[in-house]
This record gives sequence, C-alpha cells and structure tokens, in this order.
Amino acid sequence: MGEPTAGDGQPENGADATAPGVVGPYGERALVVIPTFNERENLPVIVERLHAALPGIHLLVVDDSSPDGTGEVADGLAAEDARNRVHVLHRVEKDGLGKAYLAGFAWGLDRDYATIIEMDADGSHAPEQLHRLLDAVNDGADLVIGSRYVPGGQLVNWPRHREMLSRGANTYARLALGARVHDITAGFRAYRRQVLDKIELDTVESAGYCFQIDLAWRAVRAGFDVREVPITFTEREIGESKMSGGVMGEAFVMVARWGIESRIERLRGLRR
Ligand SMILES: Nc1nc2c(ncn2[C@@H]2O[C@H](COP(=O)(O)OP(=O)(O)O)[C@@H](O)[C@H]2O)c(=O)[nH]1
Ligand SMILES: [Mg+2]
Repeated sequence: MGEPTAGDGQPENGADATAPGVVGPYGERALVVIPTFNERENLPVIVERLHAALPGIHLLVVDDSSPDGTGEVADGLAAEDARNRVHVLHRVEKDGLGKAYLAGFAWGLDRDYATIIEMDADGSHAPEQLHRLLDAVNDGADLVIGSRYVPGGQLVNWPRHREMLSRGANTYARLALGARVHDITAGFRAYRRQVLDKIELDTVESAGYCFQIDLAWRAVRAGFDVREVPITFTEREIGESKMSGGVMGEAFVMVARWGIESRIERLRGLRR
C-alpha cells in the first residue's frame, strides 16, 4: 500500500488525498448532485451545511426552472463561492427527479468526478452523515445507499402514511426482486463512477421511486458491491413535497416485471 504512485488511477487534477471531502484511495474528487424544484429557502442552508461538513466537496444544483427563483439563488451561491465548488445546471422545464439526476450524472461523468452522490435539497438527507457513505466507498463499495431501514437508520417527522407506503414498497421490491437491499427507494446515495458508466443510463426511462429502484437493481445485476449504511431521514420543514402517488403504479408494475425476468434468466441458467 503506502503512498499512491504515479500511473494508473492517479488523479490528474492533483487532488490532495487527505483533504476533507476528497474520497478514494488516490484522492479522487466527489460531486454531490442536488435536484431542485422550488427550494429557494432550503438550498442556501443545505449548501452551507454540506461545506461545513465536507469543505472539499463539489456540488451541482440541477434546477428545472423553478418558478420561485431557486435557479437564480443557485447562480448566486456559485458566484459567491471563491473556491469554485458550486455549479448549476439549468433545465428548461420540470421534467422529474429521474431526468434531473441523469442530466447531473452526465455532467459529472464528463468532468471526471470519481464518486457521484444523490442528495435532496430539502434537508431530509443530512450532509453531516454523508461521510458515512463516502467511508463505505473508500472501503471498496461501488454503490452505497443511505438507508432508513437497517439497524441504526431513523425517520424523523415523516407522516405515518408515507412511512407505511415506503416500508411496503421496500418489502414488495425485496420479495419481487430477491435483492438484499432494505431501502431500495432511498435517494441518499453514492455511486462510484464505474457503476454509472456500466449500467447504461441512456436506457433508463423510469421516474420517481422507480428511478431509484431501477438504478440500484441495475447495479446489483451488474455484480457491483452494493451496501447500505444507516442514516436519519428528516422530513422537510420548509416547502412542499413534489412526489405524487402516480409514480407508485409504475414502480409496482416495473418491479414485478424485473423480478419475473430475473427469475426466468436464472431458471435458464443464464445467471447464478
Ligand atoms: N430538478 C428537479 N428536482 C426535483 C423534481 N421533483 C423533485 N425534485 C427535487 O427532488 C428532491 C426530493 O423531492 P421531494 O419533493 O422532497 O420528495 P419527497 O422527499 O419524496 O417528498 C428535492 O430536492 C426536490 O426539490 C423535478 O421535477 N426536477
Ligand atoms: Mg423531501
């Protein structure tokens, strides 16, 4: 082991492996993608908390032309940041969380980030716990899911009906897919870039919760090391949820289909 040597795997950006917020054995850079729609009050708070926790980390706000001016707030944060850690992607219309993430991933992959993170803008995912995900990446995981449903995971102020729905969806997905993931709908995640390069993002059609299940399932099937670490999920205090019940139906059907397809493949001996 010892000091990383020049050559394969050495970062070209000259990152300091010991700097806070820098992950990977060779000090590769990490990017947090934060999708926003009407989060003007939440965004400055989450950006400040993130940089207080991990000063070296970069972030990309993906805003879908929020009518409340979140995009301009994000531009202001980017202009203020002398260290050039804050970036903004403006999209022309509200197009869903999945599409926003896909655009953000493409942006990050183009710029050679080694780890790409999903995090909400509304404070539900604590930047102070992001290091738990990054530690697992550094420990060798390919996809790390910040989980509400493993020992140590918690829910704070989440309405009971949403918890029931979320737990039910996770139990259903676990049984249908046969995957050992307890919080497959979770949106606080860290992907090693090799995962995103491999799982054919250009064929992802799913939205909402189904998007999260889809990507985790692709990673599992591709044989990546998918792990969960406990996190505390806290319901937003400001603004409104944009999630609608409509996306649940899609997830139900798609998960059943993936589960059946996978079992047929196994029966045919195509997979273990
Ligand atoms: N860019 C973009 N962001 C979105 C969209 N829908 C939701 N978001 C963001 O995705 C994150 C999670 O959404 P939220 O409404 O809090 O979902 P919930 O936590 O499941 O209730 C927040 O940061 C939202 O602002 C969208 O269509 N486009
Ligand atoms: Mg939320």
